Amino acid sequence: MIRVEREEAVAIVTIDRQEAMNALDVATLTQLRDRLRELADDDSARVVIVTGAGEKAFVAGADIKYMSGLDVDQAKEWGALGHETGRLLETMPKPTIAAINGFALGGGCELAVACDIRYAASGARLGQPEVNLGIIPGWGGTQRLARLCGLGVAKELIFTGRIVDADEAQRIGLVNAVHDPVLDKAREIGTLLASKSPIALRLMKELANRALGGDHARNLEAEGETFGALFSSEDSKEGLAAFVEKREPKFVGR
Ligand code: DAK
Repeated sequence: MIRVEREEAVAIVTIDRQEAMNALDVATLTQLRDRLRELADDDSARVVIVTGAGEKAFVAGADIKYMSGLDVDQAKEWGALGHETGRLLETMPKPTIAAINGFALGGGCELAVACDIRYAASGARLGQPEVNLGIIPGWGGTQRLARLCGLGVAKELIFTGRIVDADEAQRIGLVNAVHDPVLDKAREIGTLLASKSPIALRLMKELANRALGGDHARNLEAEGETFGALFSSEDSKEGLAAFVEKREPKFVGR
């Protein structure tokens, strides 16, 4: 089951299927996709944190028992559901943060990697062990991991299935920081981001998502156009005025 709790403008999404290390079966992943769709469209949620229930696992992957019965068409559908969920985290117009509280393996690691920012508890373990099941990462692991850690590191991890601890994950760029309790760190940064201009955050996310692909010159042009257009927003006027007037800005999202 998926729980969504609100702490003011921060939404905390908890994946709770502890009897299976929060592994994602169809019901759980469908619910997660649906809740993320709602949060993507809900302006009152300015930041989304994703975490796992309990202390053992963030998500120990796609449900292996379920996958063992899939035929080709069903496997494609299953892959598409995971891709859609990852794309929501990657492209929704607000920051997404993974609070990795234990095992983040296979589809669990892919889910975390689809978020904008990742924090890990010191006991977290991350990896893409699909190769040991005779399959490949199917929810973005062959693509997004390389964007975070570089192609050489990503290939080593997906080819060997090696699991890394939290410190190594930080060293290779797979997580931004290691902190106990991890949810406190995610909350702290979530609250900080919720105080910033949601328009600036949305536009930065959109532009940053283009940074590793497409045409560099065109992307810079888009940055320039966006920068200029943003000067019509109340938030830009407020932010600039607040500095000049030596006070804290109050952003309204317009
Ligand atoms: N699926 C189903 N059940 C799982 C599970 C998983 N991924 N991970 C753990 N569980 C279940 C265990 O089966 C056990 O259930 P019972 O046997 O008690 O009923 C329960 O959770 C507790 O697990 P353990 O007894 O194993 O606990 P340990 O502390 O000893 O070990 C562990 C924890 C996380 C190291 C271990 O459970 C483990 O190795 N789990 C599997 C991790 C894994 O290999 N994950 C990657 C899964 S593959 C695609 C779409 C998606 C994907 C690929 C392609 N397309 C369709 C294109 C993604 C694939 C994956 O994620």
